[in-house]
Amino acid sequence: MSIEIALVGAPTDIGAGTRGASMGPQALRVAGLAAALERRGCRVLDTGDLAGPGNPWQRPVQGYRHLEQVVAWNARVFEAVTAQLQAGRLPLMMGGDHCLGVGSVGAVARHCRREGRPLRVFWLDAHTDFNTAWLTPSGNLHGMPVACLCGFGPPGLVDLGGSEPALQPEALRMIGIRSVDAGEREFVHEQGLDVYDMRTIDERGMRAVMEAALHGLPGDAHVHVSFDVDFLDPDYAPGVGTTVRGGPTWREAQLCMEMLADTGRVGSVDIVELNPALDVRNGTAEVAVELIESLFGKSTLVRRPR
Ligand code: HAR
Ligand code: MN
Ligand code: MN
Ligand code: MN
Repeated sequence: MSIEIALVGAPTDIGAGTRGASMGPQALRVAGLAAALERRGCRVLDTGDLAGPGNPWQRPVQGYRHLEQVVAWNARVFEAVTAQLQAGRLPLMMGGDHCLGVGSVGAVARHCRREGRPLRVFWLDAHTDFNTAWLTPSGNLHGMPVACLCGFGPPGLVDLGGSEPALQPEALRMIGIRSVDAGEREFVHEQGLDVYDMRTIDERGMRAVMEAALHGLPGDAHVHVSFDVDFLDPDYAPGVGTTVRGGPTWREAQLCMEMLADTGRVGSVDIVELNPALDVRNGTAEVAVELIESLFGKSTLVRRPR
């Protein structure tokens, strides 16, 4: 039986420093996300968009902007992703900014713990998103989801799925990194995150990087792919709030997705940070859809031996 993918829209920019990621889910629909997945042989259920508080556009309070609203949105994402996993569907969360990764990955982590399955999270991003209230230069919670998932963050986010942290740093693989704040960088080292930055990709190539990142993947692992669209070089993906030049090309990103697809273990996905207000003719949404097609097994002519 084919897999069934549940699209879960989370239209908010509550954790971002630029408005517009709230339009991400619609832009992905318009770019043909569901049809692309159906071409891959998947069944697709679009569950529509979640609802949550509006963006009050306030300054940080004790290191966080919009904490209360970020907690509310993540609680809804957590609930929706949990429901889809329990129904046996593969949740694809359409953000929204990356603060929503707390709810999405949090739900996946708890599901895996219940089923006794090891989890690997591939965080495809220009940023490590490992800030805390005392390290952040902005207070924007989209710069903090990984720290929250590892247990460093405010109540309401760190305990969304229970009292234990959702993730141990060993479960994470970060690809495409090229923007890390000074204090954040020390914390990344202290916690021992497995980071494949752009210099590593330049020097070793995407293939070797992905082989290293996938090395030792347990046969029964659940792979979660958290795809921050700013992972891509802005030449290919201008429609994000925090472009950082020097990212993976279209082709390098395709290879990354293809190698993830080859594992056969992808069990949940986020597409976040797409900002249609900054895009050109929805081109970034279209690139994101093309990459998701590869993540679900689109390949060119040849079948490669595993
Ligand atoms: N590191 C910066 C901050 O914390 C910018 C974070 C931007 N984050 C995202 N998601 N766009 O990766 O403010
Ligand atoms: Mn399951
Ligand atoms: Mn991010
Ligand atoms: Mn980012």
